[in-house]
Amino acid sequence: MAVRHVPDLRFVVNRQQEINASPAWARLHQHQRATRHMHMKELFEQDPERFSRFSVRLEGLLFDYSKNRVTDRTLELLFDLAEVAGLKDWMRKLRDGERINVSEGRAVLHTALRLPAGASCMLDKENVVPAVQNVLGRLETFSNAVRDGSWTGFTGKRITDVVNLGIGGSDLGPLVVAEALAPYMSPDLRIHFVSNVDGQQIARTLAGLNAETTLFIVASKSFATPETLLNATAARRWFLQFAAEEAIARHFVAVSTNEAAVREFGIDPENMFGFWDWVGGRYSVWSAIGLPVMLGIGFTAFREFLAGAHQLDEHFFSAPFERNIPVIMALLGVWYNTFYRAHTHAIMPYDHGLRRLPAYIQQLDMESNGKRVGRYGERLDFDTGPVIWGEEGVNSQHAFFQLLHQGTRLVPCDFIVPMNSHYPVADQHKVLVANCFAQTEALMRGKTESEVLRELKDVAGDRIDVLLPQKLFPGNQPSNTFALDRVTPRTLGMLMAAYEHKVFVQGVIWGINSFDQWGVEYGKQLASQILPELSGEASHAHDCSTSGLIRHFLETHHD
Ligand code: G6Q
Repeated sequence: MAVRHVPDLRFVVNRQQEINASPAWARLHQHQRATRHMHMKELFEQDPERFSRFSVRLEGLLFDYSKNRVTDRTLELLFDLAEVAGLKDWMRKLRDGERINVSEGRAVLHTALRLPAGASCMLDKENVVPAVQNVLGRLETFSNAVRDGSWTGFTGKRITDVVNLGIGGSDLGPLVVAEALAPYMSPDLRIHFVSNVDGQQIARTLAGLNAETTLFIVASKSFATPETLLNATAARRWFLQFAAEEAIARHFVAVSTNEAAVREFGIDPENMFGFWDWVGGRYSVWSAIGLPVMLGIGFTAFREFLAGAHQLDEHFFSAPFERNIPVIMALLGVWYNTFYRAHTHAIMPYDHGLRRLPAYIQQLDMESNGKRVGRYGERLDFDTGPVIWGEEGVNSQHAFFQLLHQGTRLVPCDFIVPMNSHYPVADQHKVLVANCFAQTEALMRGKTESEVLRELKDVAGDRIDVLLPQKLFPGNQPSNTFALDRVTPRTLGMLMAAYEHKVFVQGVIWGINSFDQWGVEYGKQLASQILPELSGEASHAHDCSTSGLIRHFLETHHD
């Protein structure tokens, strides 16, 4: 029987107010006002050791945060704030499975998914690790069988194509990992992802497939998400044009926490891989939701991915704040968001395989911390989660970097770059890395008037007046750089876990429950009301814009 911790709300609300009314918070505001004109270029000139002092190395990963608008004092104040927020205690609660997702009364234990077999993590007096390992064991058997050809389709042919049908957390994680780890993918198995309810995605995917050799994974924690169920129904309809009902068992598997709904959909629970309510959708790639990745890269490599994340968990739970990568990432973000009021944060992977990582971190961060009330419903009167955006490096230099260099906004950036490529093409990797490093340098140092004047020495005087301001770069744009030795299952696991913990730490500082997502529910409710109106079967009162759009659809749509 689950023991629910009922917090004393008066106490906890006051506790949060204590954080943003604390001397630590006020000191950070004062410090920001006092140092906001400080230029990072000068900080580097004053301290040749800045890189070694402001970077952290773990095996396979270097995190350089020296190009930030911070001094030792700034960091000291930020660490004080973390203390005031009770971060150490919250980290313990996360690790120990307390029900920190208070609005849903759930523990948050994605870290337990990557614990080694034999470890222990107690939830309501029960060790969850054996159950996790049990499902992993079944996934290992299943993924090996598909990969070695012993699991065949209904005509005895091996599986050549896997289609993951899921959305949000049941799509983005495995999609991003499968792309990033493309060099580890089996050439004999193509992995496809269908998430959108827009029929073109499933139609275009199915168009190139053979039912005899295709395996569908219906991935849905709730097994109640209309987009996924519609796509799964479309896939089943397509499949049954070529095969009999009995063949479904060899071609449809489910990943879900909802066995009854899986059964009702017509998938044998024998072919279902479960997970638990203490795994949030956007934190679920480490669970059975990672099945497409397991099939693609093999179970041993997937274990490496889990081991990388676990290595980062150990670092997070044990390193002092001053050497703790996620804690530093988070506090720097708080510094810019809350105290500088920077509204966005850009993620730039200089690795083609990681090009979808910004989208993954966008969901992770914005769905977790895009909140205006605190954990206990209290109104927050400061800025919280930033808008996360980004694109793969180099390409984005030729697109939006103009604004980063010479626009009016402060945009903290993360640069992510592997030191070694899986695809050596002449010297191209060095060109990629040079571009990445150059951008961080240019954003930090800028270009001064005397430097521009030197460049314009042959230009006529009246032209100089026009050109000089346009060729100036103010610099002082902060960035972190993650240098991975190579993108491997292990380093990718480390990187993704680091972002998860960053988001958690920021949630703690801002007093947010980072693990619910009420904001996405409302649109779903309204969509289900509007749907019958688009067939003329109902009519609800709306604003005149929404009613006008519905009328326009009815006038112009032809079934
Ligand atoms: C993630 C969100 C959300 C969720 C999708 C899919 O944290 O809760 O993105 O993953 O809505 O939900 P199901 O897995 O239940 O279909």
